[in-house]
Amino acid sequence: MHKSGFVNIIGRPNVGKSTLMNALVGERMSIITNKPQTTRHRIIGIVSDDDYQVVFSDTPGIIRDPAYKMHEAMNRYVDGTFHDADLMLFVTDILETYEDDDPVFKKLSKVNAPIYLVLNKTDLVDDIEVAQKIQLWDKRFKFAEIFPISALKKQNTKRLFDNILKHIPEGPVYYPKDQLTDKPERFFISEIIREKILMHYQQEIPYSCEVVVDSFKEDDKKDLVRIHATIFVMRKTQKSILIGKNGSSIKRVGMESRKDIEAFIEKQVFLELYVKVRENWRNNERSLKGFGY
Ligand SMILES: Nc1nc2c(ncn2[C@@H]2O[C@H](COP(=O)(O)OP(=O)(O)OP(=O)(O)O)[C@@H](O)[C@H]2O)c(=O)[nH]1
Ligand SMILES: [Mg+2]
Repeated sequence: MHKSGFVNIIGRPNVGKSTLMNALVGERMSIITNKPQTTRHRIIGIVSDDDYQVVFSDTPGIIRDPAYKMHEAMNRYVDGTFHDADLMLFVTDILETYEDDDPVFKKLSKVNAPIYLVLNKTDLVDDIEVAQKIQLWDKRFKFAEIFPISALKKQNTKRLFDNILKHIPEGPVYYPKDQLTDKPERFFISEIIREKILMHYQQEIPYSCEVVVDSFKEDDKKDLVRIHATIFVMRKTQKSILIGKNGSSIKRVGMESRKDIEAFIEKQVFLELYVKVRENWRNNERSLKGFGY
């Protein structure tokens, strides 16, 4: 018998969804930073063996008050996961508070698949607090299971994975067994660059940036890959902040990105970054479409 299923990971920004997906898949698929709204797309991570295939989906954090069309697009990715799940992982972190009438519970109650509560970041509190939180959540919604975990420390994630395997249905092979994801290499390269931007700039800057890989050329003779990428910002002032004095800030982004891209594609990389202004792209339907939203 072959088992397979779509396991969709949702929750608010910054609770550790991407950390969890990477831990479950055992690969660095999704970028992780300490800033909310790091993930902007639905990213799948596939785990296969001879007799099973689990297709995990990492999603953007649910945004309660969308301020831009980009936020609406991000929420739409989440909404999509309510309909195609064989299993849902609703992730919250141990410090997060919810109102009992949060709109997400209404949506969850309509889901036709088992929903697990994943109570993440248990490493931050003691066992008593974990037990209290479990009680509180148990009263709030009828979850099929509650899993206290630490995605960061990989505590209890193996138990969660084994439980998922037990509960996914009999099903077909959805993707070739050696496939890890559905997005092209270029997407992951742009994500690596975006991760460095999120890490090194403050306030609005990271949220005003979108990264597009313009070209990816293999130089067979030199065993080298030449990559050109453009970072789009919304205003001219942001462009100069991004570049920094004498280009020092963008250089750092470039250097750190290159290292990670080299590890990712296992080749030597020559990376060139451009910065361009695309006025107000976050609210522009056409720009968003062009950026893949
Ligand atoms: N202490 C602790 N921190 C964690 C744990 N899991 C994730 N984090 C941290 O929480 C922050 C957010 O993690 P992400 O995995 O990016 O969270 P996310 O839910 O994907 O966030 P968005 O993509 O913005 O929605 C990062 O700084 C992680 O290192 C955990 O189990 N314990
Ligand atoms: Mg994320």
